[in-house]
Amino acid sequence: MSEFTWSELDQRAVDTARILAADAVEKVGNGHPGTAISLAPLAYLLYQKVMRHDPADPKWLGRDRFVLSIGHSSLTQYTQLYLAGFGLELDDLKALRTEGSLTPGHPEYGHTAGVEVTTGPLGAGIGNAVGFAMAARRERALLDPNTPLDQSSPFDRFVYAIAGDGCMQEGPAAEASSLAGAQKLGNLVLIYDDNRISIEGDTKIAFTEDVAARYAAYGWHVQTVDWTNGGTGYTENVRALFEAIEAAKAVTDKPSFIKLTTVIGWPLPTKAGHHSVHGAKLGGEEIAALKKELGFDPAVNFPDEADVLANARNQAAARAAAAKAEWTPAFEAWRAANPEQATLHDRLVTRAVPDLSAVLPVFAPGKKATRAASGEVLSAIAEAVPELWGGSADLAGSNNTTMKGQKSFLPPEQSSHDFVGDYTGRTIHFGIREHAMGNVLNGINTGLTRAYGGTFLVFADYMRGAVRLAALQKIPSIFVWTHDSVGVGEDGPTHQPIEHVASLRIMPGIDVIRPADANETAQAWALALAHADRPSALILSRQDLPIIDRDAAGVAPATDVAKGAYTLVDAAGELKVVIIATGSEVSVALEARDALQAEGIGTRVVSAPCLEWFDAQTAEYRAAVLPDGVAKVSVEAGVPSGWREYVGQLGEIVGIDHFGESAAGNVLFAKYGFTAENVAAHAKLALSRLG
Ligand SMILES: Cc1ncc(C[n+]2csc(CCOP(=O)(O)OP(=O)(O)O)c2C)c(N)n1
Repeated sequence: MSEFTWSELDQRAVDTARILAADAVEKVGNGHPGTAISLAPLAYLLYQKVMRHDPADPKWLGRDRFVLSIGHSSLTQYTQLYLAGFGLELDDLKALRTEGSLTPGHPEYGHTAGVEVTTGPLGAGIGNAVGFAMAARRERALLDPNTPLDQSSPFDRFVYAIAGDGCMQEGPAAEASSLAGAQKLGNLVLIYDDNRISIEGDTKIAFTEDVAARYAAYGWHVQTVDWTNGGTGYTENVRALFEAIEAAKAVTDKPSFIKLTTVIGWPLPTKAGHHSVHGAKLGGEEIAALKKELGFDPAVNFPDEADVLANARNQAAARAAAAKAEWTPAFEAWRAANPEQATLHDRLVTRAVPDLSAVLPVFAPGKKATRAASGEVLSAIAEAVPELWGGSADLAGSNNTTMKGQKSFLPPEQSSHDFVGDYTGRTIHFGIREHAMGNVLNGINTGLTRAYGGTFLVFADYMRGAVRLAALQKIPSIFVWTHDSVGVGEDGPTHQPIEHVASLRIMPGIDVIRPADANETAQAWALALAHADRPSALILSRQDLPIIDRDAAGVAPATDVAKGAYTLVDAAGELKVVIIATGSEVSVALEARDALQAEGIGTRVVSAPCLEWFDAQTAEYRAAVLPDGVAKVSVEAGVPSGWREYVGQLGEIVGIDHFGESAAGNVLFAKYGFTAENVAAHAKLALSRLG
């Protein structure tokens, strides 16, 4: 156990952080001062006494990870990033929540050095932290396989997360915490700020369970530290908290939960404990009184005491130097002893994926569901992309997310009759927890490895918050969503996505890829992996689809998927009609083309697996694929939204603007108009408008 020290300068730094939080919110006129004030000792303790990190090298591989799941309390983190010297200065705190500042309302990944993940949607951070902790185990297993588990590795690290009452009430946090228990993530320490105040005041109006007991039931190691002494008086017992954290670190076979009971805004003279301090400025009088109480000059805003700052920054730098003095030789020794893994590591750091063209399967003409093709692709590329891992929210057999022959990622004793695993495994069992799966994936995909997660497309809604966070942060999570239309069939409207593809397309920053056949699916995987700067969605069919014969005369190669939309088969004779289709509807479009060509109507079929990629092509390319002056018809088994843009005012949209029903998929396809005859009829209608 490392020794606890707490000097007067440490205490002064904590009090400085409180005042900076109060002053920063007061200056901009809005923000969340309360929790930043009461949690300043916890945050300072983590940043200055507990966590391994280097403010001068915020991306240092050997660092611990920190997640502020209560993102609204961003000042809890910003004040520590300032004190420790991560690059934030007093002017940045003064610019809190203003345009272009490094101190936005909620911490933003990729924007402020030291912020490991964007938080704000409550509870999501817990999933990110679980992802960080899982990633640490897998990165170690992948890169340092020869060090026995009871010995330390340069890839070991701890993950610390701070949560509040809001996070503890949110479902995704419960999902992720339950998973962490099953995963026995001994490298995860979650500290719950039990202040029992949220925006509507006392949480007892909606939140009464014993949270610590719940975490114990999840299989976590649970401790409590009560700074309110059972409500009898407040003592900020930082040593007790430090000792609890040290005890948590010593438990390596369970994640650790520390319930820290606090009073929001303590030690504000009149407002501590009141919900008004959660998200509003405090007022000059209260802040002056706080400063007085803490021994600061009430007339001075943004106190700038050189000795306090120097002490904090020197302490952080000295701790970093000591940590690196230990870590760097260990890392170099690992590198020397593991040349193959070192080469892999050096590639993973660049996020480059090897050229997969030699290993991607080529599917001969026939029939195959794109979900099945996806599974075959995963198995085929597994060896070439060892950083890739993933799984499903209990639908692996349906989503085809398991790479053949790969073990499960599990504590060995959690192996089942069906799935055997350890921490070298590459198959993740997320359980039936879609939202947590998304947040876990986002945590993993900020690191060295790449992870995917699958469920039915209709349940993308259950995880949409996490998908949005991936897009917002440019994290390359890969979402595998199968059963992509009414083609699902008998399970009925609850399981038949209608609006989902369109609703995902309107989200900025994510590539929505709906391949037409097995070979487009192979290309889709290669491209999703190559795009390491954004998330991707693979939208796959449950039902078999014809595999387009790419060797037939006039059929474009599947590599054209990279263009987003491309002429799959051009018109014979003069071009009169363009049918643009995605996924399972491309084969319907090809049949409609046959019918139209038979009538002498020159028809082109455009396969459009990814409209985001198509939109990124030059205007000339787009106009060449979808020229003016010809009839255009779109065909997609989902809501018509979005297609007007591609077919124009005179074009036709074949879609579904109502929910589905329980019946065989092919019956519904016919009933809802996804037939060659109906598409051809719409083509003629569009053509007739051109006169
Ligand atoms: C998913 C989600 N729902 C709602 C909010 C809005 N919100 C922000 S803070 C907050 C209350 C949080 O209470 P608590 O976690 O106790 O934080 P504290 O009051 O202690 O700062 C709410 C409802 C949010 N940020 N995320």
